[in-house]
Amino acid sequence: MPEDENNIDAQTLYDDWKRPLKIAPSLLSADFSCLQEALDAVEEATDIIHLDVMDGHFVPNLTFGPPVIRALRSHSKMMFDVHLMIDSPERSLEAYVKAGADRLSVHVEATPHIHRILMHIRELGVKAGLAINPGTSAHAVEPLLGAFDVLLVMTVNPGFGGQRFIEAMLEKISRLRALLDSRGYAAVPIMVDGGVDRETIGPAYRAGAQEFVAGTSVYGAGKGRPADNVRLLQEVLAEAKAKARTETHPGA
Ligand code: S6P
Ligand code: MG
Repeated sequence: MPEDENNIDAQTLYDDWKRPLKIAPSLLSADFSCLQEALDAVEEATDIIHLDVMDGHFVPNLTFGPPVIRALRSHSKMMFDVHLMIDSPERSLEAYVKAGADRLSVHVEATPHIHRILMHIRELGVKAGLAINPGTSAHAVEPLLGAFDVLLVMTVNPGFGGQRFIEAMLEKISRLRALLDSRGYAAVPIMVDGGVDRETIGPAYRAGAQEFVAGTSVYGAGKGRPADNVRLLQEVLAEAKAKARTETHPGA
């Protein structure tokens, strides 16, 4: 993966202390027969869990909905970051909030009324996320600036865990980071989702992302304890941040 293409400058990265870096394990890659244990397995290492809701229409896969999220809610204090990969999300926003979502991300491709939906999510008292697929241009985000609390940039085509990170998304991440920063939304994090592992997390950070969804690289079979896997990703991020600091303040 290219190290120096599509990067935002080191000063911007190092000054980024106001935007904490976060690993959000995705339950999609956990053992669905014991989801509570999967939550427990990462809670010592992170305070955010990513829940992928798929409807078999917007994406060719089906996962879980409000009843499962409600059942898990009482077992965890982590932030429930719910990624809705569903058509007509406006029909069920309230149900996800009542089930315990702390943040709801909806796809711009899933509705002709994305602005109204983002406003509605905030009215329901939770954070609103705007999600964009790999095939969606960065231009789609501009009219929605100010209407979302996180920008979820898909780095795979949504539907399945375990896919390869699409490197061409790095340029889009950089452009979106620059757009947010230049228009007064520096505090809005970019979250990347899909194919995030020890190889890809550094380039995604250098491109301008702050939050990193990780399914297979955290819960993948035979890859060690999930909490340790989260810590490994955190270490890679810390190294990338230290490198940015060195570039900005040589000899510091
Ligand atoms: C990808 C899926 C993503 C998930 C996924 C990431 O199709 O739709 O939204 O968050 O769990 O998994 P992985 O294995 O790429 O880290
Ligand atoms: Mg997701």
